[in-house]
Amino acid sequence: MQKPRSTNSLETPRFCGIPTFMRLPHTRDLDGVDAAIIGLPFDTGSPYRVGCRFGPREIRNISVLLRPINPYHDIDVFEHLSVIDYGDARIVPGDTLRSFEVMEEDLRPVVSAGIKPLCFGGDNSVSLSQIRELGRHHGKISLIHLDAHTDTWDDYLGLKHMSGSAYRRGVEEGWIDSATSIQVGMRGSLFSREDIQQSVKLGYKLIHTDEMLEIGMVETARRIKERVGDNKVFISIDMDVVDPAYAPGVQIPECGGPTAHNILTLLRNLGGVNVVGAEVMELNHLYDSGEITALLAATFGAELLALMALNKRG
Ligand SMILES: [Mn+2]
Repeated sequence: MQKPRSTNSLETPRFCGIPTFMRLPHTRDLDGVDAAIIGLPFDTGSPYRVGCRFGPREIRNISVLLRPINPYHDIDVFEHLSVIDYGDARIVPGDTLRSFEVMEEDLRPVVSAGIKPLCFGGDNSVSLSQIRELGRHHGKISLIHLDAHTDTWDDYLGLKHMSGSAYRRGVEEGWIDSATSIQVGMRGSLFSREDIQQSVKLGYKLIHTDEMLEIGMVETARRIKERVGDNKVFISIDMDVVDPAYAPGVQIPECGGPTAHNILTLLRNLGGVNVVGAEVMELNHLYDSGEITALLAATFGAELLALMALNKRG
């Protein structure tokens, strides 16, 4: 089968046509597909700035700027990886549990066919749906979680499924192998001194923003790879891991973070990690400026596809 290609922007202007991620074909035909772009436009798990429901749409819109060749790995991504834009999973605004059910139904045919989902959020509450589906298909997975926050709180306003709880639930439900998982980028003020310790108690290893900036991105990537080894890995990026100067359009910004270049360098040094799924979450376009956060989210998505293409090339 001919691999799907992006519409060539040297032949058709970028502003023409319906914007899919990186101008890839929009289809639900999964025959021969290696990776599928899926939007998760759910944001009623957000305790603060609501609006991440527009994330997938805005990421697709600006992603027409991206090109198929990743020069950092010297790879034509779509030569090795057959990628489609699957569209959005169904959600039910305001009903988190019902949303989980229908999202998981929509993710299941993709994941159970061995296809790698690359999901765009949406707030981090719905990460649990992906973790569940990946876990059901692959068994326990390792997590690389880039975020200013641990998202391991037990409850929020008495609710068990909010944007700050998915990575606790994922361990409790048995999908995440915390002993081979790592959370990177934590910073900022805390509700209690337990906020960080709660992740350690769940079994996670943490690299805080200050430590990451001190040791540098190459060494941070090395420690991440050492932690996850050859295991099947789910990479989760919350856009708030980046400093608000580079990523203002998020739900819960935290000052004093890494630059856009820092996190791109980190991702580009994760070649060889066995990625079975990935997500870019928490883009809140309503607070963005000049689409800089959306462009960065789309670029993170392209880098994640490059990592999957490297896996395929071997
Ligand atoms: Mn966060």
